[in-house]
Amino acid sequence: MELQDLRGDLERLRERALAGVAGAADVAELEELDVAYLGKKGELTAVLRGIGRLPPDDRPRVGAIVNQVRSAIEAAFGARRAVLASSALEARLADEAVDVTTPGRRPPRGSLHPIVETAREISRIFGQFGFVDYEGPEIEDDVTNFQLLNMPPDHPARDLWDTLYVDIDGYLLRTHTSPGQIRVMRSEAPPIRALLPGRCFRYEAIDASHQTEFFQVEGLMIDEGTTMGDLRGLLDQFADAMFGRGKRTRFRPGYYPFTEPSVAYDVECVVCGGAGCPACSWTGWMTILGAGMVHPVVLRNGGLDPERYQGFAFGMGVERIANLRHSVNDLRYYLDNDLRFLEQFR
Ligand code: 2NL
Repeated sequence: MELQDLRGDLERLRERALAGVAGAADVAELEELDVAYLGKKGELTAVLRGIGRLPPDDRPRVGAIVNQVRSAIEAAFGARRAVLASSALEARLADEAVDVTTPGRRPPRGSLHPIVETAREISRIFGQFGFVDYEGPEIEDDVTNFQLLNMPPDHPARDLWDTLYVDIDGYLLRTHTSPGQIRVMRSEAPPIRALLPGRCFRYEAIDASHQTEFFQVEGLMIDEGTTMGDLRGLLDQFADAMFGRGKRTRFRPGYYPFTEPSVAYDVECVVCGGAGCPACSWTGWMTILGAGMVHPVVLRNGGLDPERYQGFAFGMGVERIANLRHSVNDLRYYLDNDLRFLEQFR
């Protein structure tokens, strides 16, 4: 091969390579060209190999030209690579741009169940009078749920609670939170001001006003010289805070085996103000809770001397209070967990 021809070939090869590099649209195309020209089986490499067949005198000059061409092509590759890389980055930056002025999306917000919210409001009000929340177990033993509360086995007062039993002998689902109060009496020393919110269970045929589970909040106060007047004063403060100030209230005689005397506590109907309406069954009054002075037998069972200490206790159904607060007329809504109901309390 003539030196002149080889020079011309190299010249054209260089022009072709430079044009190809300049036209490469992306990095992948550029890498293909790199292999085609400069790779082990590339065109320029082939020319380089051919040098060996030239007369020895020509070899240095041709070698110098090949190297020139090679560096020119390599430089072009380098420059093009830089351009493509920076335009790829710019494209990505434009594509992933964030508009920081776009208003945020609100995450869905949960809220307290109306029963929990009502129980907490009850705790908050009594908390202002020094009552402290306690908890007891939902599975109780017969002794604590009944016997220590002045109901020996076969006592007729047990019929007031239709009880759900568990298949462990001597255990049941608590029918009220009172057994938790027995535990408080046994573990704390007077003065005691305890509040016991919690789920209770009864064997009931379910309808709008009966459920097999419901929430109760019970209060217990024990000190020297505690009277029924203290109970009435405290409950009137509670009614003021929960149902609005200045409502008339009254005690009616009641019966519980663990208090003596026992009362029902009524508040003037929050709907009609006492005139009589369907909400109060035309009586003008709404029964809010049951209460009484702790029976001396129960005080003794709680480890306290009834000659020295007296106390009162009260218990209320949280669903009933929530119904009054929110004008709900069917207990089943509280356990259905239908969001159309629950979302109204946000
Ligand atoms: C109701 C009435 C009441 C009590 C609960 C109680 C607890 C002890 C001693 C004495 Cl340890 N009494 N609790 C007293 C009176 C009434 O609940 O019908 N609640 C829904």
